[in-house]
Amino acid sequence: MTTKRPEFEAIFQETIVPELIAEVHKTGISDNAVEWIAKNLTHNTMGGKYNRGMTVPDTYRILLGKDKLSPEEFKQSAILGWCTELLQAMFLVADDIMDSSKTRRGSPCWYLMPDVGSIAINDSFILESAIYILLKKHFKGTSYYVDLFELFHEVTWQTELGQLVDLLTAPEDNIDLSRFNYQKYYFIVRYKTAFYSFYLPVALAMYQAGIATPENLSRARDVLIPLGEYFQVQDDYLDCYGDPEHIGKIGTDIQDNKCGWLINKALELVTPEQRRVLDENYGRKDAACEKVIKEIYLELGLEAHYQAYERKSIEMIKELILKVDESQGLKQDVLLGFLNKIAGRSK
Ligand code: GPP
Ligand code: MG
Ligand code: MG
Ligand code: MG
Repeated sequence: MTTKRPEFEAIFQETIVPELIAEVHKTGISDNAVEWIAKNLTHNTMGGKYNRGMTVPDTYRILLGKDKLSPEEFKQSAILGWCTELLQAMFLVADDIMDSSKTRRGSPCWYLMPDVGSIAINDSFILESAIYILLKKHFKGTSYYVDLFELFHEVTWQTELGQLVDLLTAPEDNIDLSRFNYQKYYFIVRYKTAFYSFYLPVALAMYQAGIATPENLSRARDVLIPLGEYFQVQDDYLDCYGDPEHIGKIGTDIQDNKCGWLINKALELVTPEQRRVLDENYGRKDAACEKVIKEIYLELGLEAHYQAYERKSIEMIKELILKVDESQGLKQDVLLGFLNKIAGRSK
């Protein structure tokens, strides 16, 4: 049985928030600061798809070979799941500032909420620190406490490197599409998305289940990184073609001059005349220029190219999964389950 949203959210409401707030209270901080932190936690951590978070208990259950986790087992792995959602919340609050985004999960981005502004930067730091408070509280006695720490630090570092290259490749005032290529693109997506979104939740459950040998971790990573690349290609596609009402955010990649999948595919297909139009309109903070880019994407039939890419990726990832050695405790179903959560997604 896979994790259901209400049981996962209950751990946040009944355990995570009260524990963190109790920790905050210990400092004697003012009541308005306590309220602020409670709002920061709930507004920015709840309301997403929880693909990353719920994958921790889902993976843990499969690795233990059970139909259902005991309440205590579920709680422990759901706490690790919420730590991945806190990391995601920390990244999104900061990413929305850097990308000048307007909406997230159907609400204004946190930095655009009344009275928030640049306090959002500190709020994102607080979301990150909350992870380590929870790890200490619930895992300090375990044999894998340090491994959890190191894992969170490693994937945070990788994500920051990916975000750096994402930003350096998209300067506001120096648009040069000849700098984009797939090699750069796949570095960006592997680092800014795949490690923390795909490797992290599975690796956490592997530590918890006691099967996180270097060999098993590397077997898992060899599938999860391509899966994460496919996920970010979907994100880039939805940035342009997703319905903002449905995906909860308004795309910014064209105006932000991002080295995304669609522009890389377009550059591969354009005539010299279409290329001139891309050069003149990509990366401009102007809705009319953005519309011109979308017209070129339409002429090039990018949607059909994306659908072909998607079919090929799913096939390729399934093949990788079928080759995974299960004799040392890792299970193909863990990876298949994660693939099924995202294959063909529209949000
Ligand atoms: C997704 O990029 C990547 C992140 C959210 C990682 C951010 C990393 C930091 C160190 C802040 P995106 O900008 O395409 O995501 P979205 O489309 O959700 O804005
Ligand atoms: Mg971004
Ligand atoms: Mg963004
Ligand atoms: Mg995006």
